[in-house]
Amino acid sequence: MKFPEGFIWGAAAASYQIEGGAKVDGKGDSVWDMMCRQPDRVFGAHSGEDSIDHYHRYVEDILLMKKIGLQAYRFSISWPRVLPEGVGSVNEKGLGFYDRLVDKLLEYNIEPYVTLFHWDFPYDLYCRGGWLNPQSSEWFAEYTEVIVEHLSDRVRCWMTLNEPQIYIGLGMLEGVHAPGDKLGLAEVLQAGHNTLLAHGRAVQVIRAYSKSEPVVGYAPTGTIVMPEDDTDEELVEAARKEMFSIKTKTCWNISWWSDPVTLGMYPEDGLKLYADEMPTINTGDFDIIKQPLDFYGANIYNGWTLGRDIEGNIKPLDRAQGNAICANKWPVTPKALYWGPRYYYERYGLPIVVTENGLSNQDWISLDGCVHDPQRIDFTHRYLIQLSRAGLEIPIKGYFHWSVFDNFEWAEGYKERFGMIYVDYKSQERILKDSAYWYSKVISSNGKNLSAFSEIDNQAYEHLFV
Ligand code: GCO
Repeated sequence: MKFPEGFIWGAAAASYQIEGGAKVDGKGDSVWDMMCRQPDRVFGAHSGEDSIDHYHRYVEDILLMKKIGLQAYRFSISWPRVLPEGVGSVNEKGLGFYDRLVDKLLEYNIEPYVTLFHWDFPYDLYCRGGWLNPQSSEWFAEYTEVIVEHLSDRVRCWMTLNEPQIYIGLGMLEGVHAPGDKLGLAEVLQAGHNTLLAHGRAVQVIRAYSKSEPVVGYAPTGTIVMPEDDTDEELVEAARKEMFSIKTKTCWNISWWSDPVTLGMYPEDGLKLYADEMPTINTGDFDIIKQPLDFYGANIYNGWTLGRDIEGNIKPLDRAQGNAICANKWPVTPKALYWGPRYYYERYGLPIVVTENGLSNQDWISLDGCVHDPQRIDFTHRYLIQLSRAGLEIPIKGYFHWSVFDNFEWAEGYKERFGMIYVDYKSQERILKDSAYWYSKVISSNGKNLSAFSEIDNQAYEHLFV
């Protein structure tokens, strides 16, 4: 299988999901610290307070990354670890952690890909209105400046926000994620507008203050829509339209969150649907929100398929009974990694980096002391076949597997295991799963070792993966 020269093979994680050390060295609380202290919010009353203690074990962890051969590591910075009140005084000890982390990564030749915000919003700023506060984008710019001033002599690659759909939608509308609010859609879209402004201001700050030539992206999520038949042009067009459409009064869509950032406007159908809930948009807002970007970071896990019924009408395809699903019940749909990047590129015109892709699996330690995860290997293999196919048509710069380690899966606590490295949360022992050894060979051969498998003809089973 072919991947371009210089393709980046990485894996990803996020601060609150792995760091632990929630109360050490002057860190301030985040909304997730707050959420985890409340009853009945997180599965099993689990919490990220200690998590996998990456804060103290990062050296060991980087050695494991090196063992796998990761070329890049996508991690996020905990805003309240660095600025305990969100703005104002800087916590040098917190900043020092990221200094050491970056230095160690570079020592082992692993490129840091830094996400500025992966959901651990400072609690103090939440008490001042959070993303609803009109000043919130300036708070984020202040925080970004601290980070960029400090790390950009060594960090080149940045992502501003991770999945605004989730922390705004699930966090403020549906109340499932922190801060756990259930606000009206108008307020939520206002918070959304402010977070888009935060993205824009952060890009401006990165470009203004970076000490090295920066590479800047954005990392939203989205459900991919795939045509059943690749050669049916009408279906290909219908799936594209469907993927970017806005049909429900929720935050679950792609274009509301990505059009402003890349095209400088909200999409027409959203403007119509949300007419009664529109945020206040000030003159010049879109000039702030739309900034030049170097890549579109796509978090892609799955999608659904558009097909045709007997009469030839276009309609969503039913999933086969007993289709392939992950432990968390997400469907396994490898073609999402072909159509997703392709449709994103066609609409937004930016090179694609797959910033997340992976699966939740029921891994445990076998009697032989190893962690066998054939599903993760097969899942990733299938998805990479499709990514390589996309790479023949559009610029794909890299792939980050979610995740390096098993970790705290937000409201699902530790019941989901997404890592290529198993973690025993009691002893904090780490064990490389079979998939980690497998991924290591994928990386060292730049995907070439996958070709033999991709020639296997298993068309007969394709219906189980839509
Ligand atoms: C997300 C986040 C990650 C998750 C991962 C698995 O997509 O929800 O970016 O933090 O852990 O996606 O759900």
